[in-house]
Amino acid sequence: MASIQEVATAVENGKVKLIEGLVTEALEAGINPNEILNEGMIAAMGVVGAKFQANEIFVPEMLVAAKTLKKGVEVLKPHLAGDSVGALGTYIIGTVKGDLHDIGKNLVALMIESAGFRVVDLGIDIPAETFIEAVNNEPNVKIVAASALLTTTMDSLRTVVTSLIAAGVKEKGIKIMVGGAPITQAFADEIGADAYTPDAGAAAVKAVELVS
Ligand code: B1M
Repeated sequence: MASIQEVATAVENGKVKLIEGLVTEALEAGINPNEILNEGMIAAMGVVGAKFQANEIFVPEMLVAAKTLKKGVEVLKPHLAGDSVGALGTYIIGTVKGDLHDIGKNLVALMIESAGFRVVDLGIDIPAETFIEAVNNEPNVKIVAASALLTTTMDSLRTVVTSLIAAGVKEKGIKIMVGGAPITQAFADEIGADAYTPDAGAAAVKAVELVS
């Protein structure tokens, strides 16, 4: 039976072929899926980031760790998602232009879906115009959300938010949410976003609050 530590070690070391079995075993051992996600897989990505910063590993190793985490999340997904999908309206999400990180954004999308929204995931490297098109073309949009994971893409996030405001989303009652590791409440306030949350779980709670 796999432990949370074994799941974490597999993500850290990019054991793509082993992760599915380890997560399944951890679930079968009765470990809470949220613990497997947060204490196993997300914590492991923190270790990966620290090793990258210390020049102990490089981009290919980061990439394979990310692939491993994604595969693990696929196994966890049915155990995390709820069944009231779509009832709260449409939630549009994407990672801003210039930024290719998608794990955090995918986790926000997963939590938001389980909270009861229909999620339209635009993907990564998304310019402001694409966010605006989606707001105009998708039905029943309640919230539009953007992630930025690099300090160098915080300016892209600013462009997305200011462009959405200039396009009149606030007048339509649509809320703008932002997040990502370098983002703070102060930055979110400065660029005019309606809400900032530090993690995916808090994003789901905040989204429900915004439409209630
Ligand atoms: Co990159 N990378 N990366 N990377 N990468 C970081 C972010 C970095 C901190 C690593 C480091 O130096 N310690 C650093 C950024 C430094 C900075 O900006 N100051 C960095 C760098 C420098 C780079 C490159 C420039 C490296 C290079 O090429 N030399 C390059 C940039 C590419 C680009 O985007 N243009 C790059 C590339 C990559 C890979 C492609 C190899 C890969 C990404 C693969 C993928 O995502 N599919 C990668 C990875 C894996 C990382 C680390 C190791 C892990 C990121 C991650 O997935 N974390 C990361 C180090 C780290 O995070 N410690 C790092 C786990 C994820 C769950 O956390 O994404 O923060 P996070 O999401 C959180 C919250 O932020 C929040 O909720 C999530 C948790 O619940 N959140 C929201 C996110 N979005 C939200 C939206 C919300 C609310 C909350 O509301 C809408």
